[in-house]
Amino acid sequence: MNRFSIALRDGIHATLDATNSAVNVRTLRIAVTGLSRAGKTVFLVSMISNLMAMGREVAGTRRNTLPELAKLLKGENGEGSRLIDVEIENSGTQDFPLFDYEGLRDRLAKGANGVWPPVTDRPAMITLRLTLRRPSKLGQISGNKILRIELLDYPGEWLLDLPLLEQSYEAWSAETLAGLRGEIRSKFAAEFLAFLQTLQPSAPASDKTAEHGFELYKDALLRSRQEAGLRWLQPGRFLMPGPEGEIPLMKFFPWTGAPSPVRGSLGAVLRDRFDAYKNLVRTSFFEKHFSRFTRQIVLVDTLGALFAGQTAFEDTTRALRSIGESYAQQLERGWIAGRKIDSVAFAATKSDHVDDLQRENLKGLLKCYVEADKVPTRGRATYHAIAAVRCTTDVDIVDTEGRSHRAVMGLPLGQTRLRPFRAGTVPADKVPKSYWSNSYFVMPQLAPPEFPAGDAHPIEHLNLDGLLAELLKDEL
Ligand SMILES: Nc1nc2c(ncn2[C@@H]2O[C@H](COP(=O)(O)OP(=O)(O)OP(=O)(O)O)[C@@H](O)[C@H]2O)c(=O)[nH]1
Ligand SMILES: [Mg+2]
Repeated sequence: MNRFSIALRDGIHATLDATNSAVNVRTLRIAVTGLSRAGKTVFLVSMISNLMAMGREVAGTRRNTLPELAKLLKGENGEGSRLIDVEIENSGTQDFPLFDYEGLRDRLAKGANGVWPPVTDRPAMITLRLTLRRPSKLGQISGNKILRIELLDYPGEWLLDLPLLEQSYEAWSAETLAGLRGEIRSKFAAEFLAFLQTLQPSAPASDKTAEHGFELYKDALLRSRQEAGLRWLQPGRFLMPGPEGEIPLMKFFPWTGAPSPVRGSLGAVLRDRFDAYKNLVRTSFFEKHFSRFTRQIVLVDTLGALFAGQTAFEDTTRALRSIGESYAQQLERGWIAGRKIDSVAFAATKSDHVDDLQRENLKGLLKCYVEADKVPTRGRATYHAIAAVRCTTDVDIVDTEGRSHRAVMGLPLGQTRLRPFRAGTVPADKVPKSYWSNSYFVMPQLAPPEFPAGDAHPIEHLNLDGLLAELLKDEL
């Protein structure tokens, strides 16, 4: 071969390599959404751990940590796996904190002393890289496929700022104050509402007054969450300010007492701060991240809401509905126009708190509320009941009269002895009125199960594989 033909061959190979990598690398951006405490961070740790474990060969075989997904990855003739490797992508020039997968996993892994992830106080990202052998003969020509999965973790509270983006200060104040004067919230907001009565419509701008009102309003939000389990709590950063802390533009509160405020008045400052807040959350969070997603996992602590009583349950479904509505609106005409969410997986989390007979009901309950509330979805919606980290086993317990009951056995956090729990029947459909007159089950926080630290280890879960199979099946 002469020099010219060698150069030509190398050139052709280089072109083919570039074409292959363009053709073979596919990026999926998955939004794992959910209100605070829904289970997003735990879900991400378990998803990454189980995928990594599935991608490793131990003694010549692959661990079947995610059976439903493994079925989709079977080689031709049902033999072997097309999954060659799963790794965390080098963070390169990522201008954003890296999700601390290894740290969170190793802290969770300490068995009875395992520590759940702390409340998320800032967004962080991680990208998984799955190397797959293509299923068809095409694979032999075009090579392996790389599936990049970009994942974002963030404070759940921040999601509640999405419906706020479309509102004016006046409209938001009127709606929020009507809620605060209602039966449930008024007992938490009494001091704040009394403070509003002391304000004059022409009150001059004052940092001190704005700060005082902000503190009182924030306190009402915090108490509504702690004492009544309410979830419709805006603005989201009042409960979780993020790395910058409580910056001055956050120091506002709802007020309808100065409908046409003049420049330099308190009313004008509150309105300007509200607008600046919206701008901040839009540009630094929603535009930056949410505009990029094409698939969505919506995690809902359905059991937590159910066991917190009727008010908390209804407040949670309201929050879900509003977030869904504004997400759809933004998709249609806002800053994420042009993006297409092609599939959404709704999942009721922490399903290991109830026994196997109730889990199907739990899925039905979630589906019923998402559909009945007409939470708008884009693309294909699927429903699941999952436990990203399974902390219980299903058992039969016999009562004093010799009757057998299905229950779960788990270790309450901080205790040393396993205990059985029975949450009763989970409604499979719309919750009947009679359900709310029962005494509520107190959902314990359970200790995570024991598993070794390190990334080649599976974490026991319930139905994480079913959810991932539905979400990823067309990409595998
Ligand atoms: N038993 C059980 N508990 C779970 C599971 N997933 C989450 N939890 C519990 O729920 C808590 C909250 O989970 P996180 O993943 O931190 O929730 P989050 O959605 O990230 O919450 P924020 O960071 O506040 O937005 C954990 O500390 C656990 O106690 C699960 O699969 N099983
Ligand atoms: Mg979190």
